[in-house]
Amino acid sequence: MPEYKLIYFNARGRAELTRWLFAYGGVNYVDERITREEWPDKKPNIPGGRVPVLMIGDKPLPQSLAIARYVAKEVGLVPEDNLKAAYCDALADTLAEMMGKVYEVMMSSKTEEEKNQLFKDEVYPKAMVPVLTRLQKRLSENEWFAGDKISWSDIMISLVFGEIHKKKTEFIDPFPAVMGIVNKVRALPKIKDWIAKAPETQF
Ligand SMILES: N[C@@H](CCC(=O)N[C@@H](CS)C(=O)NCC(=O)O)C(=O)O
Repeated sequence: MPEYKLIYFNARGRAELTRWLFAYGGVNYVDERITREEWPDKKPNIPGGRVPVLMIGDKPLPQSLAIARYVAKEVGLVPEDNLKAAYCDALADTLAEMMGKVYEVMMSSKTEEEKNQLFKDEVYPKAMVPVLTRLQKRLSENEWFAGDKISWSDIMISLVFGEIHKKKTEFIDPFPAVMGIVNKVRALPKIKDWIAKAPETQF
């Protein structure tokens, strides 16, 4: 395999999915975490000026989902069947859109109380419940998201909904099949190891 360097901030954010995929595949990589202070000097040298970027040897690959999909392919987590692979892509876009709405509220200047109210009244019922309801149905009928084999979708489901579950248990508990995937992926030895040793960060 080529030499990999994943460049991001000291945060889970848009890079953690790729870190989980590397962990799943037991792939060695440099996990470069730029500090806020270093960023203004580093930014002009980052293609596109945004992170994450994955350096593959000396070639940069931008965009978090393209990076994750590439690493998923490398570690055997993209289904060979084109339609199944497309459903995995659709899930990645859906969860990224959903998280966009979560981050919009999280990063706003509203008070904690106002944010909680917005999550409860707007984000949860409008952006999360429709996704969770469809996933609950699909995951009660299949062992994994794409059928009988684990794929990068399962890793993403576990990462995203596991994080939400830690903060808002009551949001995810009504969807036991989703929680089933959250727990099944987090119990995989290599993922479990990564979670245990990953740096503690706020996001
Ligand atoms: N669509 C891009 C968005 C990348 C992005 O917005 N990155 C943020 C961090 S999460 C960033 O680089 N912010 C610093 C800046 O724009 O100067 C992706 O998914 O990778």
